[in-house]
Amino acid sequence: MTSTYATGTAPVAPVRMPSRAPVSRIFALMAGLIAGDLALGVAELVASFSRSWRSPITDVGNRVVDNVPNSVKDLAIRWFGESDKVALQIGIGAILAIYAAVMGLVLFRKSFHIGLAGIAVFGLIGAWASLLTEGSPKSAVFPSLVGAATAGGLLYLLHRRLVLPTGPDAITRTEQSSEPQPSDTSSTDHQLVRRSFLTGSGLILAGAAAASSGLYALGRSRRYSAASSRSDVRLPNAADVAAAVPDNVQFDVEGITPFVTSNQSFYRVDTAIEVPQLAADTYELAINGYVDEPLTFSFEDLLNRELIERDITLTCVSNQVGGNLAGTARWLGTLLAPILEEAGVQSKADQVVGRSSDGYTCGFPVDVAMDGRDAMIVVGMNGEPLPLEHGFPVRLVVPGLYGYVSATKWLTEIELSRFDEFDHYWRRRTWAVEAPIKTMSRIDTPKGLARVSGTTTIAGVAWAQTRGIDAVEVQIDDGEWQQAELAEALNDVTWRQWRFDWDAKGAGQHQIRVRATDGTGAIQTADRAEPIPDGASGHHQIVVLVS
Ligand SMILES: Nc1nc2c(c(=O)[nH]1)N[C@H]1C(S)=C(S)[C@@H](COP(=O)(O)O)O[C@H]1N2
Ligand SMILES: [Mo]
Repeated sequence: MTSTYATGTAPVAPVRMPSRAPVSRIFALMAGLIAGDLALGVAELVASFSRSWRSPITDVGNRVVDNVPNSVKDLAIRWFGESDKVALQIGIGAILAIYAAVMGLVLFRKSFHIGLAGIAVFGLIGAWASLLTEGSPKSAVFPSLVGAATAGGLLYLLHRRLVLPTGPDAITRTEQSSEPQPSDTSSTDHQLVRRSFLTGSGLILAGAAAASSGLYALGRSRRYSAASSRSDVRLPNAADVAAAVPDNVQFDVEGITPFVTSNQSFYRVDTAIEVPQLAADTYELAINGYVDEPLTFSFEDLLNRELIERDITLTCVSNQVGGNLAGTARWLGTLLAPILEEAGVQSKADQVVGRSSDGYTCGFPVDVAMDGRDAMIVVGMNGEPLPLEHGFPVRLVVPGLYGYVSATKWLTEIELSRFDEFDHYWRRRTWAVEAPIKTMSRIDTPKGLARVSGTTTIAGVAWAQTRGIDAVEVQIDDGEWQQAELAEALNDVTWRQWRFDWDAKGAGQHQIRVRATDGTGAIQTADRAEPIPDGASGHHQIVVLVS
């Protein structure tokens, strides 16, 4: 190799230090992570400027919820129960964190451009997820894009400082030979300057980390909440009030599920990552599709109709045998049938589709809406406006149908349609089109693997909405089925409590099974079925330890 400096004679002009000395791995990972964090904080703040924008995490979560196979969703509900959404958000957050950290590593140690492109992809995924969210305007890409641009800016700044120093701070030295240099004073200087650079950059990073949580919190606090709208609501009394729930529907047995489920302990199942926030004063319900005259109702209009109060048990098709996705509440609302009659249902309509503000849809037969059962447009639950998580301000409740085909929360539209023209949300995911509730019974106490001895009260609930419960039987090990005592039935659309006093004898494991007979005389099947496609079946059984 020939070189101008190869002769080792006179010093030549100073040249810029080729300081592509790599940034440490830890620093690069941290920088990526914090840049990702900053992107989310900025996006959260930007999203708070419009009610139709959301945090990209929410929208990405929505895409995941919409697209994951049933089996995974089922698993998520089973594993995480009501925390499935939290689990999903944590999962997405973790994947994003890893991705951002890796991009930091790529950007500082491999290729600045690839790293930056990775950050851009990060923003585009968020933007894409937002665009695909039901009802979102094109501008919903904004939070993601601004967030990613900020992250890109931060990384650019750090990269300039650390990897390609320029300007007055640039380190120079006089190169005297192409031979490897022994360490000399100039390289010590270099290390010192470099250290100060790292310290400065560390401070920038720390600042960015603090800023991102600040921005995130600020964005959150600016977010519209329907809580104030809900607390302003004064529900009128029903014209048709329900009598107080009598004592005789309820056994005084420790561990049995209370007859009425409080709003706080009522199960929640929905696809919404974030609870939709609808204000009562701007609320509108549209009745449209195959009707003679489309109608709209404000929240006030609904309150001014004849209101009824009904005790109804709501159950989820995803409930496992022995599971707790069932609850009984006193619902306040107005009957659906007269509203449909006012709109004039055309004869070609055979499906009532309930649409939610978040794009979710239910669908059930027009015949069910009109057969005289109390299919209701609901505004109140257990004496309060609907809780935000349970559909504030308005939802549907239809006795005798699982929630997924009937109980649309955050209801904004009732469309008269046809089963051969429209598939509701879960039907598209291979769940059954129609789903009458299967007869089910559950042992609430004792708990599985409990230690018992002597007289032991076995108790629980059984349900078969619209048919009612006529009998419950208990079987110990492989003995005879024995009649349990039933609490009074409140009506045919609520669950019924049962109890059985057992003299627990014979040390060791014993099995307890339960089965119910519905109001038509049909005994609950022992055939095991998974929830998908139309509800679980089989007998609930537990093992207890007698001592
Ligand atoms: N908007 C909306 N409504 C919905 C759902 C949903 O995912 N989104 N889930 C349905 C299902 S599967 C059930 S079981 C019930 C549950 O109602 P809850 O959460 O008030 O118990 O709501 C129904 N209504
Ligand atoms: Mo459900």
